Amino acid sequence: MPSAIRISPSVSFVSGSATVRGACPHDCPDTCALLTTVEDGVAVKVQGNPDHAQTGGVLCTKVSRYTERSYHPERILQPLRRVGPKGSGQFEPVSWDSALNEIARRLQAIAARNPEAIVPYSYAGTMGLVQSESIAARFFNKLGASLLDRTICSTAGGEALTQTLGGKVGMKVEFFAESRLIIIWGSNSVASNLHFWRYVQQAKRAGARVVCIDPRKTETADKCHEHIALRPGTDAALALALMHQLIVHDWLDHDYIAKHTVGWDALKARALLWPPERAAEVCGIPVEQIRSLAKDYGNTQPAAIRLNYGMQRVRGGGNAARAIACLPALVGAWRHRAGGLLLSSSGMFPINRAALQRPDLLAGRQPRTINMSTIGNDLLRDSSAAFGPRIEALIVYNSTPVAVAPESGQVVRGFEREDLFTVVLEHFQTDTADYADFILPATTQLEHWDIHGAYGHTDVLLNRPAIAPVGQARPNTEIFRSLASRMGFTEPCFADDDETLCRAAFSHSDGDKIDFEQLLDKGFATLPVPDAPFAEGGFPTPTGKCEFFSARLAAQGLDGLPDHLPNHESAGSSTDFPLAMISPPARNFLNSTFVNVKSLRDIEGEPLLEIHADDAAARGISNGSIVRVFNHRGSYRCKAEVSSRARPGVVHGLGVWWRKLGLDGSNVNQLTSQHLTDLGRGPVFYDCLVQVQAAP
Ligand SMILES: Nc1nc2c(c(=O)[nH]1)N[C@H]1C(S)=C(S)[C@@H](COP(=O)(O)OP(=O)(O)OC[C@H]3O[C@@H](n4cnc5c(=O)[nH]c(N)nc54)[C@H](O)[C@@H]3O)O[C@H]1N2
Ligand SMILES: Nc1nc2c(c(=O)[nH]1)N[C@H]1C(S)=C(S)[C@@H](COP(=O)(O)OP(=O)(O)OC[C@H]3O[C@@H](n4cnc5c(=O)[nH]c(N)nc54)[C@H](O)[C@@H]3O)O[C@H]1N2
Ligand code: SF4
Ligand SMILES: [Mo]
Repeated sequence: MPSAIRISPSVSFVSGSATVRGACPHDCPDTCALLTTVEDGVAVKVQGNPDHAQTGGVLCTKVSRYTERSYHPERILQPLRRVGPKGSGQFEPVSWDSALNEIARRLQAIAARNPEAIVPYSYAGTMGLVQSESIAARFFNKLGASLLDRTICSTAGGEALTQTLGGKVGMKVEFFAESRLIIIWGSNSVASNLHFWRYVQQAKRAGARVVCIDPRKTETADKCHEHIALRPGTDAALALALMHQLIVHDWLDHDYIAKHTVGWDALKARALLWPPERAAEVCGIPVEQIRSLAKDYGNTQPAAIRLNYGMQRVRGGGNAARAIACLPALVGAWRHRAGGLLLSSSGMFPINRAALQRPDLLAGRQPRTINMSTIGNDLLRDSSAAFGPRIEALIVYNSTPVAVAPESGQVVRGFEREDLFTVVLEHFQTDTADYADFILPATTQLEHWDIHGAYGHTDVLLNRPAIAPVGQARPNTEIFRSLASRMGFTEPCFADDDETLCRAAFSHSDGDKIDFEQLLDKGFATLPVPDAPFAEGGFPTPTGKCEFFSARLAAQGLDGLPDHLPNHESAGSSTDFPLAMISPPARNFLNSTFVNVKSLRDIEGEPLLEIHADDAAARGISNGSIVRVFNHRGSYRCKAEVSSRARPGVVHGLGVWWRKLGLDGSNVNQLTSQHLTDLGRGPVFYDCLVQVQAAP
């Protein structure tokens, strides 16, 4: 039931062309409001909606090329069935009917033995609440398939916020414009949070000081007053040393601490173990940087921290995020609307997930949970009492694990299994789709309905389809609806259409939490969130306070206080692999999305390894030469860029390139490990030791 364009207040026609309001679907904190110009049924232009304050009429370079992606000549436009060996990328076109019938038959046969042998694999290829986990979740719940622990990005930091502040809550992003001191911590905002950066520029113009804490000298660091280039995975040591200085100099808000925190005496004792000299040694930075940052933080109001997920992709990432999240309460920064911290605002959205996902369809069953970050190992595991059944089928949508999951050597071995039945819903023949038994063509954001929360602001956005589906593409929802009917699932909820699902997302038994008519009319609506949510405490924790000490963590046998936990692979722990490798986002890609869009790939060039001149010279590596980057998990080759963006001892492999577009058909994840974080069971992409040598 592909949706036709409807004529309504949100679609305006100007001399034969229409402008349709939408939302950017990508996994980006900014969730921009889009205006798509359609002429004769063809989307000709995608722009930022100037009426939406958070978007301000501006899109990033990537999404302003969205039509190039939607009409890409390599877009998959019909269902495909594998004809060659797995991974060879050889497919033949088939009809929707024969693809769906065959998939339903295969899934039914597996489910008859044990439905938990079927595993969904999805992430935030689209952040839309409808095209991600609505009909799909209902389908897997009804089937009794394994559950998926969606840990690939943010669970360490998310769990840390929950344990400290009570949820993914924090400052309203627009008030950063009024801050006097902004600490950008583990975030390359210019590249990956562009609309936040606009507020920083306003604050800077008004005289604010801006400090960036990041191992890499990023485009963002270039524009800050100071850059603290710490070693990866040492943020908790830095945060504890800042606390040490706040304590010994008495730059504390005693009243706020007494009224609105728990565990102060214990945290104080912990922080006093971290004099700046000790942290400077661990972090590999001058002690003076720690002292002066503490002085500024303890004496400037309002002071705001923009934390991002870059700092939590290491073993101690959860503890580090917890330590940092304690800082604003110590100085009473939360008293001001322009003070406090923002990592993610997603917990502020009153989403009715149960209505969308219908966990009641499990009917009392409690399937096992597979962690998406260890899919490499799990695909290779045999049945056992502890693990449950061997994975026999994988249904992948909104994600591409062969490129993005850690330790891709293992992931590929898993996907190569001849006895694994793999279905991939996609726009393109990605590295993952190459291993599919069936590829099903999915619609893009221009072609379907959706509704969006955000994690970098507090507005809800509606996305209307601007054009009819391209080729035979169908929305994810429609694909799962048709599979449900072929599997004999007769519950009426499988017939809900996409607009109904959009309405259900914020509708609760006690009323609608967002004005849907306003969404239809304007395309966005702002949540009623207080300007300074914790000025008088009231944290959504069990105690209602900022929990320096977490009784919930202690009850799990974990440390109730934040601490510095060294990396799984910490600097200096291996002579064979002496360099720490991080692999942060590339500016013109969105994880692995857009790598196949030529105009964007041309800007990024090719896979690069940034390396400091000393590390390059010690290895006889010159700028622009090809290097081999390797460790005991694997090896890949790319071009070296001898760069002042790298500190000694740390190398950067930017972006999640498509494996097949790299030199040897692999990417950085050939080297990353399947170790997990301290909290949240997340991956440790930036906790990875390697060696680099000039390639023959
Ligand atoms: N252009 C673009 N935008 C994106 C993405 C993209 O791929 N491209 N990805 C999106 C996604 S999925 C997410 S989750 C969000 C947020 O994604 P994040 O991963 O937070 O992205 P960045 O803001 O680029 O910040 C990562 C920064 O953390 C730094 N870093 C690495 N290790 C450490 C460390 O141990 N400590 C500290 N302090 N810093 C460290 C990196 O050098 C990098 O500059 O961004 C989204 N936005
Ligand atoms: N080394 C290293 N690895 C990383 C990271 C890193 O920093 N370094 N970052 C990690 C992070 S933060 C994240 S979030 C993950 C992201 O990993 P993924 O969730 O896999 O994200 P993408 O690579 O953007 O791939 C999303 C896919 O979804 C598809 N898609 C988009 N919309 C739709 C739709 O409506 N329907 C269907 N069926 N498909 C759709 C796109 O075509 C795309 O191929 O990667 C992680 N991997
Ligand atoms: S990727 Fe981010 S910055 Fe770019 S249009 Fe989407 S929400 Fe806006
Ligand atoms: Mo992410």
